[in-house]
Amino acid sequence: MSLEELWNKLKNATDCKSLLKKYLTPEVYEKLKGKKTKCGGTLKECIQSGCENLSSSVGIYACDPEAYDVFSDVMHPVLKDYHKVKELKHPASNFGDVSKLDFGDLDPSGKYIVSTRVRVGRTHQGFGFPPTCTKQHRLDMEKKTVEALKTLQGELAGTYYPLVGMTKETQKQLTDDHFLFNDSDKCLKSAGGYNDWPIGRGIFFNKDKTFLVWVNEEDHLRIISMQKGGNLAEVYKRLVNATKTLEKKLTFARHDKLGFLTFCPTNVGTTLGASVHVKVPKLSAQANFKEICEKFNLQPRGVDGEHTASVGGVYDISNKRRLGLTEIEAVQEMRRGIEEIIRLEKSLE
Ligand code: ADP
Ligand code: CIR
Repeated sequence: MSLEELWNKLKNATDCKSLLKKYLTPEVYEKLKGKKTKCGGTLKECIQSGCENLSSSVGIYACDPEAYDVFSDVMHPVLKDYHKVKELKHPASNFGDVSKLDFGDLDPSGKYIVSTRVRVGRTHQGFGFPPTCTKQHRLDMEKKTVEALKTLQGELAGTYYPLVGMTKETQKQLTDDHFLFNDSDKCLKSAGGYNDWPIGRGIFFNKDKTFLVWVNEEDHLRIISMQKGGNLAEVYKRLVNATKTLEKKLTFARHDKLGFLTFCPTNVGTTLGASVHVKVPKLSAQANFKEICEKFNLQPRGVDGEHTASVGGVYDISNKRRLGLTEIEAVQEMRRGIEEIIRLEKSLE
């Protein structure tokens, strides 16, 4: 579809509640339709997913890092609305003093939290996002990332497994165990996230699969720390150690006002997503479960990630806001919310 056809589809949609629909007004569309980034990205690449998938909640991706400025008339109101901020300014990166965390295991009983995961996304400076990336860019980024990963020591030392050459059985097992990504998200597909699949993609992990890095999935890098149970402090410390170490070896794209830049506007800022897989059969059966999560700035997802279903009352619950607060504040927001969620579940037993 051409940009004009995509726009007409969005404009004429009567049952579309996305942030794209809300903020891409006819005036904004007219202003932005002829603009181009230095990588050659246009409004079409940014809005394709939201126009093809009218049920999207956000509906817009950045074709490359510069899109946050070139298409600011639509990007900025989307960022403000999603992250619930009045002004677009992001504090300096601050992971807090990890030797003095005031939390540890969020569920010492082991009854509720199945596993805990914290991740950040990172973008190599000077490269575009998936719609403006070539095969060669993906291969160049893969090489850069893997060279840095190979130097990691101690608990973070591990091995890189490219998707090219990985058997279907291994891919399925790693995906079922919540370690690996796949190419099944239709929003990401429409956005160009799977162009040239599986070239340049892969996963790095340590011996215990508690530290993992996704290469060229939605973002150039997703740095992940995870383990069974509810010990958020251990998971967070590992994530901070890994991220700070990689930041010394690689240069990542950061914006003065917006913080770290990512393909999807929902991750811009800290890019930090902290989640638990938590058993809340009673609370999740309540009609207002989503609203309760929303009240604590949390987002429930199914057990296999975004756009998937819950199994047996187990939900993936994570912090929703990533912009306008520091990394440690984002983790604390999730910690406080999860403690409340568990308290509410107990009160229903
Ligand atoms: P992201 O949080 O990075 O945006 P998704 O929500 O798509 O990504 O989830 C990616 C994968 O991580 C999925 O397999 C999902 O089940 C897994 N995952 C997310 N949170 C947890 C958790 N707390 N424990 C175990 N696996 C998790
Ligand atoms: C959408 O617009 O629904 C998808 N592109 C996913 C948006 C990102 N996820 C989210 O809301 N946390």
